[in-house]
Amino acid sequence: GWDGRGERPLKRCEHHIHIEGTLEPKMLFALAERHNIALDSSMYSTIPALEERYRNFANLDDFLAYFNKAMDVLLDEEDFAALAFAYMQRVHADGLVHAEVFFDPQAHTGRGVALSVVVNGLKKGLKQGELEFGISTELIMCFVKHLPVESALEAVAEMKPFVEKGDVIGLGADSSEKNNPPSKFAAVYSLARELHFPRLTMHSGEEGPADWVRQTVFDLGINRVDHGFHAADDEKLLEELARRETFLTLCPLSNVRLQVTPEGVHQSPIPLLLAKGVKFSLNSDDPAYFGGYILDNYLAVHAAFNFPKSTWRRIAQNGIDGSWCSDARKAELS
Ligand code: ES4
Ligand code: ZN
Repeated sequence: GWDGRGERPLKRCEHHIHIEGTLEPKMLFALAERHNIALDSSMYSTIPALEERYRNFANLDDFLAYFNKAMDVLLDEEDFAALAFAYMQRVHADGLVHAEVFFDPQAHTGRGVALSVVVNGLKKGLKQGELEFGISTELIMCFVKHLPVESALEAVAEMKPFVEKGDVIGLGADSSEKNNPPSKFAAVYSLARELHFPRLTMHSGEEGPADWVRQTVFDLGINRVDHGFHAADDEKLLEELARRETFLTLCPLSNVRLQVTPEGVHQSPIPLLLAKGVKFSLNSDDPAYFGGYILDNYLAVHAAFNFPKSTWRRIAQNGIDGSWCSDARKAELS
């Protein structure tokens, strides 16, 4: 059947993309050389060996060890700009029209890189992409769940001027989910609300249970959930998510690589979410690590479920409607 390409192709929006997760092995090795950084040889030998390692992540934390190490090569504004622009260039070919891009400020400031270098560099690369390719973009900071709540509070406070300027539109939370229930971070979201962060989201239910998605939505009052995969284990919760129009940002290929759906995308609850009327988008998460950018994710879902054209149109339109862009931009995309 129709796969979203060809005649009147789907306009795809991406809401779950970690910019550090677009750092391709090739760029990683090139930046290491440019900055004279000696890569840890137990992790990094050759590009093909690294790509092979990326095909064998045992779980989220196994992946995060590589994800957090690779960023050591991102040092100056130019690096962040180049990273963001390379992503824009790559997804332009995929029919992407709007991107909401995550970054982990603590992962950079913790290595001594100034926050302004990170945000200004990313903004520069995204702007250049907007101009050249007509893709609209927003930046969302994520605090990392593996560091103390105190560190997240500092990261949120430090972002205030960039939020006021409109450079960063929201707060998310990512990294290790194990032993980190959403309720642990209530104060971080309270602070973001006090500081008028316009948008709030959180990684939840990727490895954690449905009950943690429940906590995210009901207790923390967050109406977008990144992954939210395990919400599908709880039918009552799905009905509530549909009623509240909670938006899930699903990442099909990520789920395969991180052993959430070890046998393949066909294990994803996407058909159940459609049946229950839960809104979602399809996303690449960390495309340099998980074997595909946005179009690859769409095509993998199509290969698994062979949805009719009407379903694909609905998925794409839900992605536009669920975007954090202006109504004028939504109208342009619809
Ligand atoms: C992530 Cl797949 C995933 N899950 C949680 N945190 C992340 N950071 C980057 N990718
Ligand atoms: Zn993610």
